[in-house]
Amino acid sequence: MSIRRGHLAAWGWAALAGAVSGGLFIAVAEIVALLAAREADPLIAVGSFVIDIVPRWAKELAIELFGSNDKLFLLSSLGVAVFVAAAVAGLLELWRRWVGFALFLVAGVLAVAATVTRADASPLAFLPSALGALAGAATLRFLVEALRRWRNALDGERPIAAAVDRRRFLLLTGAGAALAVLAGVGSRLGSAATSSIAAVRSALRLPAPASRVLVPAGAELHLPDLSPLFTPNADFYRVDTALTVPSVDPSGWRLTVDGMVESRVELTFHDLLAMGLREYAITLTCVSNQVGGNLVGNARWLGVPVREVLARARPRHGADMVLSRSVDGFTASTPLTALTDPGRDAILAVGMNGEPLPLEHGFPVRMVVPGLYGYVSATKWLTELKVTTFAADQAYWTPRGYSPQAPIKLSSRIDTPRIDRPLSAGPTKIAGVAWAQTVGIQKVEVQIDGGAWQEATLAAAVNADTWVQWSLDWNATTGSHTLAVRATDRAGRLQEERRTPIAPNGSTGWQSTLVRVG
Ligand SMILES: Nc1nc2c(c(=O)[nH]1)N[C@H]1C(S)=C(S)[C@@H](COP(=O)(O)O)O[C@H]1N2
Ligand SMILES: [Mo]
Repeated sequence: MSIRRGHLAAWGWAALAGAVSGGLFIAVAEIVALLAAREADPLIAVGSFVIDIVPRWAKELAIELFGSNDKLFLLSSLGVAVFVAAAVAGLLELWRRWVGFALFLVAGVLAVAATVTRADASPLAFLPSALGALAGAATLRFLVEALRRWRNALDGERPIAAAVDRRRFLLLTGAGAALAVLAGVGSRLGSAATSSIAAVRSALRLPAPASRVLVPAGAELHLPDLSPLFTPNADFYRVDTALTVPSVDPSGWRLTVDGMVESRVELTFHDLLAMGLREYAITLTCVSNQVGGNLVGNARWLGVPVREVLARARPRHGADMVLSRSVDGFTASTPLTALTDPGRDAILAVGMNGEPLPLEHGFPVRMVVPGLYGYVSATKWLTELKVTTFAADQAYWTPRGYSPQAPIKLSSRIDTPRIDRPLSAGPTKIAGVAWAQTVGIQKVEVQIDGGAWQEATLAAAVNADTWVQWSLDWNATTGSHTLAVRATDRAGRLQEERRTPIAPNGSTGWQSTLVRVG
């Protein structure tokens, strides 16, 4: 096809460039949605918006015509509409520079509006449509500019330059189309894989545990703005090195125990459940938690002691570490004794707060070890326990500046009052949590405006592995106040006052916070 004939062909190529850019818009948005904001797929959001505004007769007609494929029909028509609009944007861009580009941005703004106004929108919901629109707009601008050069070379009777420019435009357009198809197919496969695991998880019924956590009366203070004793799964902090949540089907899951063992052991999910489940209350803490931070959470975990699994493989003399490995490549180095010590409830967990582990928290099996920071113990999507030595093996974070061994440091936190919550003068409560996993909390003290340390009231402890809530009555007076907190564990050790950073093995220091009253 030659452009020369009345420039008719140029318009066709511009429409194609527009369609390819539209495809990239959608594909990029899908990929970003998969990675950053799953609920913010723009096609789904715009589709839902259409469903919300379309008159009832049209919905009924669609159901009548297409039955249960009505959603598919809606999404396909939407897809066709996007390509038609994008082709038009290509034509406009050839007519006047930046016009098609602007049209893409307008489409992006509309898609962002449709996604961020949905009920389940997360703070990142704007991202897929925004990045998709930018990618599409930039591609369109680029392709149509290449087309323009080709046309100008033809108009200027420069056949060699025209051939070069033609080749360049076709290559770029082809590459754009290939990229859009690849990204689109990849994101579809990715989301299909994970959503089917979500379905497997919700259909899963774990056997009843042989024992449940006993929560003593008075363990939960029920104060407004105080962290609940057990952190709901949806609010539980997350720390991942992987960009996407791995999909592990329990029916295909295997745990291999190997390395320095008398016999290599392989367990299925069913084998693990058959070992008998118990419930354990354990407070998980991240090494990256700053003093006063929220990378800490408490849960009831359903699981099997790691020592029972290790006993089947019989670790060899000389081993001092277990390198636990995730399907995503993450590894943690845990002292062997922390896993075999009958006095410490190191477990392979399959349940969290009465449900199978959420996908984000390691479904179907993760490790949880009381008293050790997550990066040296709490491997999610667990697949292997390699019995080894600290001399022979390194975990994921070790070469990245963190200690190979890292017990959780005794710490305490003020949850309320907070500077960002209005507080009026009068009687109130200062309250928070304190933790010293495996040892327990003996005392929490609060200091107001640099005065004497006052002992707070401790809630009943569930066990030594969980945090405890604490509170102190305070008659708040108008003005600014500084509140500080420190804890003492049951071994009589006072929380370290000196402030140290999180690297290499956890922050220290007493939290001190400013509040405003009145
Ligand atoms: N596979 C895998 N497991 C992992 C991590 C990870 O990045 N990948 N992070 C670890 C860290 S640093 C912590 S603090 C805990 C956090 O567990 P959570 O995300 O369930 O709160 O998991 C640990 N297990
Ligand atoms: Mo962590």
